[in-house]
Amino acid sequence: MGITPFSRIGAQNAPAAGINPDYTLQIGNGLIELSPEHIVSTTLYNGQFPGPLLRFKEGRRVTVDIRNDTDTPELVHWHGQMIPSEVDGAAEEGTPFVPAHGTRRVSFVPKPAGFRFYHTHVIAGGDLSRGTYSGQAGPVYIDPKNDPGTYDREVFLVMKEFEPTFSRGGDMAMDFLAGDPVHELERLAHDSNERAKDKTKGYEVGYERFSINGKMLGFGEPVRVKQGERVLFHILNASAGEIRSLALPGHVFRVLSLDGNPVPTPADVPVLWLGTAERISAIVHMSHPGVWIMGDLDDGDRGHGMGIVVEYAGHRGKPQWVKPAQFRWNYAVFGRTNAQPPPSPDEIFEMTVEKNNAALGGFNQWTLNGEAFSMQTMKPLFTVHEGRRYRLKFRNASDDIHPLHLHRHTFELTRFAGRSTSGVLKDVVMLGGFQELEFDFVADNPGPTLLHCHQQLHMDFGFMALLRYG
Ligand SMILES: [Cu+2]
Repeated sequence: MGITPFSRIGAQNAPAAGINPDYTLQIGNGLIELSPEHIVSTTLYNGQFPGPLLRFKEGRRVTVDIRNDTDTPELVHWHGQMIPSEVDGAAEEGTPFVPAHGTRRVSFVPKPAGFRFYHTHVIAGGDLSRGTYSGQAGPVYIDPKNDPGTYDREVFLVMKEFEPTFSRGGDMAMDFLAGDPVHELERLAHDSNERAKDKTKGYEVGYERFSINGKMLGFGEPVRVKQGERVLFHILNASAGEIRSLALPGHVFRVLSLDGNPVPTPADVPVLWLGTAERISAIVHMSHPGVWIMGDLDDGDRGHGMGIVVEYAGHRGKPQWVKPAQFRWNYAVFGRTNAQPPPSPDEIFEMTVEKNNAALGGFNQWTLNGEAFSMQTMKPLFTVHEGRRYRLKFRNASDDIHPLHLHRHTFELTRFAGRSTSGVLKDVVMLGGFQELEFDFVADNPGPTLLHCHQQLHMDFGFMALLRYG
């Protein structure tokens, strides 16, 4: 489109230490042509959406120059990587901002291998042009030392909504997650709602346009396949707050990795569900020739663009959609099957999530154990010690799903949908409405560490916690 000058995407891997960066990311305003009728103006990386795919090699240091051509300070967060706080990309952890109209060079050793991503980590608050409401997201693939399995080729899909607006209240698909509501948590929420019953509902964010790889359904290049091929999809939900689903009629997904980490039990599922910032790597065996819509189960969102056409060689015609049968998403399906319990933790922290309806000038306020995170005091919620194993027990006294994200560490899911599990390693996990879950992590990466809900609207209004190493 020639509106925004492209910066150099230097992919040269020459170790010209200290002089040339391996990559340059330019942050600036630009246009995304979702379709000829819907061209969105927002903040982008290198003038494109998604931002360029950055391919790193596990263990090989990379240098990235970040140039901020906007009028406000920015942060680039390297989601899912075990790197120092100074480069992780969260102000709360002490990462310096990339100044407005300034540059910052970051250098780190990428790890672990697998599908990661990068995105802005600034607070948007009530400004829907900022933070993850913008187009600042792009995939990272850290090439592993060993091959993930047999496949013919890889396809990266980035799911993303545009044109956000506020409304009072909103809907969220709830019935897809395994597990049952906990009555005590429902009672807690009921009491809180009673206290706020004179208020109207707090603001929620909705979207006008939906896209995969920056194109509305039918306007991008189809995924062109041949019968018999095995296609490895790397799917990222880069939304600011939506839960996404994906199905391909007549096909199943063999899930190999969750959040880039290989699962103990690869399994076939008819539908993928991804909370905000979750990633799934899955192989589809192309065994059902035709022209299909690979799309979100929500008819409205798919109708407004959330899908991509999959076209078999030699087949033409209107892409077909078939609604899949009801299917409940349960991470434990991919866990260890031998029921071997995970090691017991050195300490357990219990955290209850509550919502204060419309408490902050019309916005809902979120609290953990009764406290909303304060950007002023930056008070840590708890202290961990290097080498110890911790169990976080979350209790959700709200009807919203919260995609919980731990920075700079990988956690192991130990309880989900009322059952023990082990072996599923992640950095984001969906906590269902009125449900509980537990995960363990080993404190193996000293430095201030952020734990938060990955819904921009929730993290900006209290749902954040800082862990400090003692
Ligand atoms: Cu949340």
